[in-house]
Amino acid sequence: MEEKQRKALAVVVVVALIAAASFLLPQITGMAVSGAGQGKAKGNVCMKECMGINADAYDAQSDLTQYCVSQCNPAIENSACAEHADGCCVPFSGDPDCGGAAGGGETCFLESAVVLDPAKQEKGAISGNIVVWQDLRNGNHDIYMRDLSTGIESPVATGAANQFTPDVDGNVVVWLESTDSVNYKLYMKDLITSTVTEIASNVKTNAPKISGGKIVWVSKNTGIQDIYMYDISSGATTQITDEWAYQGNPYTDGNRIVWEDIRAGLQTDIYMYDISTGIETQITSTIKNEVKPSIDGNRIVWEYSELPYEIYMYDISTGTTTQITATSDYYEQDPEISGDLIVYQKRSVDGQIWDVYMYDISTGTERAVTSSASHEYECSIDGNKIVWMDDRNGNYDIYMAEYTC
Ligand SMILES: [Ca+2]
Ligand SMILES: [Ca+2]
Ligand SMILES: [Ca+2]
Ligand SMILES: [Ca+2]
Repeated sequence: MEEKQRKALAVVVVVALIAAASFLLPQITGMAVSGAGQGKAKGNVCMKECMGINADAYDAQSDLTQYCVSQCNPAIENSACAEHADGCCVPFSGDPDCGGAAGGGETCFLESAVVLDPAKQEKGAISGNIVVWQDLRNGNHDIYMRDLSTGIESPVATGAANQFTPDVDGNVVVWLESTDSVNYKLYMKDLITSTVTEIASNVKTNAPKISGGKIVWVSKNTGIQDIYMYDISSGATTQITDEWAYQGNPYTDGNRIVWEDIRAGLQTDIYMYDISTGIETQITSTIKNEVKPSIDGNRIVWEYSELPYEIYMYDISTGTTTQITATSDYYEQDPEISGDLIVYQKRSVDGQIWDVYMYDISTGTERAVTSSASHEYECSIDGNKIVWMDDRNGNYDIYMAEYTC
């Protein structure tokens, strides 16, 4: 039997069994069977009490309840209040008693939801206590944020135009904006003064990055595309590359800029520009593709973009390149580094489910930040806080974890 037919038959059988069960169960047990969402009404008294809502409200099919329940694994959810150090398990607020449970990651990660909304949220980025993301709740792309110190969520940039691919550094958020999907502009917003400034037009649809008061992006001003930088303190724009070849995915830590560059041939290498000296350095020179670099201090990481996809790291101070992952049966992609921590997305070669992983350079340890049966990817890190895009609720939300080990 063809695989497709086998799957179709399996679906038919399952549906038939569910239909039979819903018809028979009330007669057999006398219990009421109603809407499909009622199946999640399993929270125990402890969770209900700690969440400050009554049992009926808890069991009702509200989004909040559903999301709260999804924050805890069944073992914790059904445990008694007495088993928790503080007598309570409050999953939605990121109670340590419930830490690391929902996404199925390792216990070193205290996990919580950043935004839960029926629309799609993606492209999360974090700096300090500010998390920003791209949000479709108003029918077109907007930028929203949550301040983790106050818990308050607020819009950063909305309106009929599409705003997307945000990044944040301190109190400054950057994003691209377009009304016609042809012309793109780069904007920044100062969250303290609420001032919005147009930085550049004629921008390529490639995520801008900001760090240390420097904004980098890809411009279509000259040649095919080039890397540009804006210095917030001086208001000056500098063209970083001037090559008739593709340059893309720039990233900066405020002192240096790294990007992928095709000038050496029909494949990409990683290049670096030192902002203080103006000196450009070629970091990789292989005949294969290296892409999506990230830098923090003396360390640059990137994705080796050929089967079976690996993460590499270059140390500027020693001039040494280290292969971080070496798995023929997994793809590791899209890394970001902060201090000693590298995060990336990972999936098995034969599977299609992405998870977020973290490699600690100081210990040489790789850990699973998530390991659920749904997609978790597009991760970003600042300090010990990791954010990612998460499909566990079926509509893509932004989640985060604090690395506590
Ligand atoms: Ca919009
Ligand atoms: Ca190469
Ligand atoms: Ca691999
Ligand atoms: Ca969502």
